[in-house]
Amino acid sequence: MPNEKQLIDIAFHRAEKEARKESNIKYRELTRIAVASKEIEEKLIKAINSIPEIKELHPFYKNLVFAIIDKNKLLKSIAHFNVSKKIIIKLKKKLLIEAKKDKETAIKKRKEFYGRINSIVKKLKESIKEYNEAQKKLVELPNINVNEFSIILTGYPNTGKTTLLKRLTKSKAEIAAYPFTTKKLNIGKLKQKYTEIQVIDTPGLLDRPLEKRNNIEKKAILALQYLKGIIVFVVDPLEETTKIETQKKLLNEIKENFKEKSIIIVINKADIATKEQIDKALKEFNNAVIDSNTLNAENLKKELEKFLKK
Ligand SMILES: Nc1nc2c(ncn2[C@@H]2O[C@H](COP(=O)(O)OP(=O)(O)O)[C@@H](O)[C@H]2O)c(=O)[nH]1
Ligand SMILES: [Mg+2]
Repeated sequence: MPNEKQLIDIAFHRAEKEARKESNIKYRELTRIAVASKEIEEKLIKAINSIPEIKELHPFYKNLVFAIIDKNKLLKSIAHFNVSKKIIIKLKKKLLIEAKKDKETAIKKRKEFYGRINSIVKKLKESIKEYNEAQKKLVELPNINVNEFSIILTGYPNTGKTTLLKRLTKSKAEIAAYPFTTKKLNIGKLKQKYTEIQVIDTPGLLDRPLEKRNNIEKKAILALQYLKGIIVFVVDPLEETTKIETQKKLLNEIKENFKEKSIIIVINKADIATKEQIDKALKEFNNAVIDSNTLNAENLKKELEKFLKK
């Protein structure tokens, strides 16, 4: 949406262009009032109408949108647009009637109208800014097919999530990083026979305890609940950066937050882990699948297939 100065410029410019086509002075002024008003009304209506569209989004996107934009501020801006639009229309109707009297009155009323809309639109400055910032964030939303199955990768940093994403989506790797608040979602596509599964890597979101996350991140995490799919929790048995017990705590927390989702646990880096390390990890995470660079996600894929057949 144009800012307040541009909005006035556009409206007056357009009004002038249309008015020039009119030779009668009175009608010229009437045209100025009608056209300038229409230009502003249309821009405001467009912004007002964009909000129901947000409300109709899939719950995943809706929750994501309201995680990254301030809902109350946006709604306040929209309410401001609405009130301004109503005032402008009312004023336009009143002045158009009055301006019909004669040439002199028409000039006077048109000047009055321009002055009034100028001050009304100027006051929209903050609301327009708020609205445009929200729009910018909407454009940056990740491109996830909510109707398809998603594999959401979780686990502490350095456990091998990004590597696993590449391993899983090897053939048709189309990894795109999406800007998302300060975080990114890495999304890879895994082509199946009839469908396309998306693998979502969530650095900074599902790789550390909840208490370490801010409100935006918490809401973003909860949005992931609305995706159709499964959670894969990746474990580093080497305990290079995080102890097994700590990794287990994170898993428990993820279970708490995603009660509706099935979780597959992957003990990764089996190619370089010792037997003791694997055993320790297996003891803590029973039912886990073992995987590594050399195994190429074979075991995980088998588990996924079992799940998809259900
Ligand atoms: N040997 C071995 N190294 C791995 C494996 N998976 C990941 N790594 C390494 O572990 C490190 C962290 O991996 P990365 O995928 O970035 O972890 P993320 O932080 O969970 O995304 C990198 O140096 C990877 O090369 C594996 O299966 N075997
Ligand atoms: Mg990573």
